[in-house]
Amino acid sequence: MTNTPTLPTQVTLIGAPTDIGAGARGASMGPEALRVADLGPVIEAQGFQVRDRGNLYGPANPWLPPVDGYRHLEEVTAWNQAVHDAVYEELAEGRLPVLLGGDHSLGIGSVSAVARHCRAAGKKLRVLWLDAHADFNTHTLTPTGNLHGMPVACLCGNGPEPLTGMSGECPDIEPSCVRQIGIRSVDPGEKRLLHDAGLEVFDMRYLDEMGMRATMQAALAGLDADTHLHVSFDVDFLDPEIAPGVGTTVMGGPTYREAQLCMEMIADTGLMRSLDVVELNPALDVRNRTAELAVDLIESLFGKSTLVRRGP
Ligand SMILES: [Mn+2]
Repeated sequence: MTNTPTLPTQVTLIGAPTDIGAGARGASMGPEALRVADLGPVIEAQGFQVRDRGNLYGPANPWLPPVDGYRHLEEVTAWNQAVHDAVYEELAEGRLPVLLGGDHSLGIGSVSAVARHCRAAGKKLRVLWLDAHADFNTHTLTPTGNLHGMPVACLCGNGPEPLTGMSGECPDIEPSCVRQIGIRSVDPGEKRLLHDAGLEVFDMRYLDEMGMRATMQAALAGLDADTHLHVSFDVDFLDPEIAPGVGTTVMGGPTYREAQLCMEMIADTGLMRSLDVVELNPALDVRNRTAELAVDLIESLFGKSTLVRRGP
């Protein structure tokens, strides 16, 4: 049996109840829906100590049109600063932060905190971005100005000043540390930018042709015990047939079994050190089933398996 690294035993839930960067209202109710679906106890049952630090506080959503290509830049910045500080604090204490979004613009605060932590700790970083969208828009390309379509671009240094370099260095991360999985909706200009930045994208075409197993093997290749693996799980990654409770559904996402395999293969690495769960929108959900599905998948991320697994 190989010596698989193990996760920290302490997990912290951080709620960020806002839809400040989204194009539909309701992701602000995400943290509570995940708690109602028993997220804390489910992770605890996998052998972790879970602390729920409650919800962060930030500005209300004024629901205004874009200014210079951005909607709510000031409010998005305030929320991300709160997320950044909370995630960094938990990492510094050796705990595994789970950010409960909230929309995906919060990935800026979360991943920048992870990047800052990795720099301080001398660790390598790998970011898995599970999403239907590439989130690589800029203010000139965006059709909407919604900042939840821009976090990866911001983290790679392409964005408004307050949202780039939150980690203390700009760019916060190199595009080469990102692996995007499940992508199936990219705006025309965004496509070019994504290509030029050299991001590694495993889109649905790749998944169709290669299958989830080969996809995850490729996305997880090159990790070692010194790598901090961050998982940014946008619930719209999943096929809307099984996950209707998101603001921006795109047909043709991973099935339940594919998603389970994805999560289990991440768990097998033993390297996940931080997690975002974002874009869950209870206002669009059906009897909380998308929240329950997300919790089911997170259970696998924290190591639930059907059988006692032998090493790889
Ligand atoms: Mn996203």
